Amino acid sequence: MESTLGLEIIEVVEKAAIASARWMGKGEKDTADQVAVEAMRERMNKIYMRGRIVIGEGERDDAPMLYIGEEVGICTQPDASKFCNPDELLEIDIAVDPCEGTNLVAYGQNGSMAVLAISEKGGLFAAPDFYMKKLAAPPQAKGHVDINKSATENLKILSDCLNRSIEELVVVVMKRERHNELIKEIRDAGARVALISDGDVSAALSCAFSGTNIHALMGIGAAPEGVISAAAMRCLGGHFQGQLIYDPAIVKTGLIGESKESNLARLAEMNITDPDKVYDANELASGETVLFAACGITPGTLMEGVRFFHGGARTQSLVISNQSKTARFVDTVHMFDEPKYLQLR
Ligand code: VTB
Repeated sequence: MESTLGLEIIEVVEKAAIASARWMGKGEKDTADQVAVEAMRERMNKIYMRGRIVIGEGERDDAPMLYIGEEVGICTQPDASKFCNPDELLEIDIAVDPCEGTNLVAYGQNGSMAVLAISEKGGLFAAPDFYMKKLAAPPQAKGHVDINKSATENLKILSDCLNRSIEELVVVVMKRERHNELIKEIRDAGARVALISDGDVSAALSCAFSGTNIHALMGIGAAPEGVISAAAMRCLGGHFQGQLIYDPAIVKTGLIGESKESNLARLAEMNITDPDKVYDANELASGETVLFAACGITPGTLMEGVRFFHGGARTQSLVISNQSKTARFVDTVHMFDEPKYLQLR
């Protein structure tokens, strides 16, 4: 799967990032998202595979494209039998977030990216469009920190595992009312908080790379983004745990169904029998093969954003695989014009 798809998925996230980046700073988050969705879908439909979106833009009724359950890839086209041999068909599940951090793009802020995770059929947790309490930390702390422990306890554990004082730890938290107590607790414990307005996939991912000066992600973000983060963290050996949050009173801001009861009923319908279960990265991305790809739209901790120049653009992407055990940074120059007009940058 990796050899067939590795290069293609880089192009999928690159196309989405370039499309979205054209809307950077224009204050139109829905358009920045929509063009990324279209570009991602168009490129995915050229891949020799039978793909199924398990995490996408939403339910079919709300999302015209890349909705949950949509089939993508050459082998899902009506005339597929002409090109695809059913015996060697690649059946894969795909989690996408074509524009992770639409507000960041719209307002020209750092940290947005086009992102996806893939695995064989059944290899990714089909998370409901709920929230998720998350804990991400570097590989050295994997299995030592625990989402059931307090932030104070986890900071002590992190400090031991990373061999640095609590004062030297930086925890990323999304700036939301629901996190006011958490932020206070982290600061009272002596650590520092890097507040972000959006984009917790990038924050989770950054925990797995030393040198980013990000040592943990704590707090509640969206569940689908949690699964995508988990896919990357599983490949990178980082710590990731997630617990679904179905009670609107805990989330405070943001849309999360009408009531706790109706959300619990929805989880039961999805055969999630223990709504309070804590999932680790291996459960959220359980497939034998897991691939993750991201391309910066605006500049981020790990990747540059899209830079346009006369006749082209330059992108930076990251492709991570649990099979080849690689995290590849890919720097690409895209040539839109005829080469004679090009000035490569
Ligand atoms: C979360 C976070 C994402 O949007 O989904 C956030 O996980 C929305 O949170 O990374 P609220 O509903 O509390 O505003 C992102 O920041 C961007 O998609």
